[in-house]
Amino acid sequence: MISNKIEDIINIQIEKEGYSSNLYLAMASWAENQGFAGTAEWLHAQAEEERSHMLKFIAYVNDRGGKAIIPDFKKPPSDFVDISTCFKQVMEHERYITNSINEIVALCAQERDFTTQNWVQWFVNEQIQEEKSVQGILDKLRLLGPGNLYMFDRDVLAMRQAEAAPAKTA
Ligand code: OFO
Repeated sequence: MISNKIEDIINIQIEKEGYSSNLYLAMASWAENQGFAGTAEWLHAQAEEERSHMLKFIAYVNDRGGKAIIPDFKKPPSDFVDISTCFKQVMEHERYITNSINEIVALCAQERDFTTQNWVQWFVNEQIQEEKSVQGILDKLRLLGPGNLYMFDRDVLAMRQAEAAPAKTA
């Protein structure tokens, strides 16, 4: 059984993961309109991942005797300045989510809820991977420069396909 404080902070995280999913979906839609098919595919996959994170938190609260609340989601932006700014925003958002996961870990320690602390460790590791993946994209953008966006877009598609490949064969 989880405490009210843990239930509340996870319900807040449910909203954040759902918003992350919608934010990346909005970016994917914008990228499609801009002709960045590879980037759009990466962002669509990311939006699905964020939805799966939200579902994990919902299931955990309900499994541990709490009540998951499905909230209203704030409307994400529908326009982004350019591809580079868009990925900088992704990184900024992921760092915000990492901090938020760390706050859950800190509250678990304070509440002596070692079960949830152990469970949420998966998200601690996931955030390392997510920030690393976005950093890889930002590095690629910097190396290719603004004149090579067609190649960048193809590379992002290849990156996504490579990341998805082990999952498909598993
Ligand atoms: Fe849910 O990991 Fe990104 O935001």
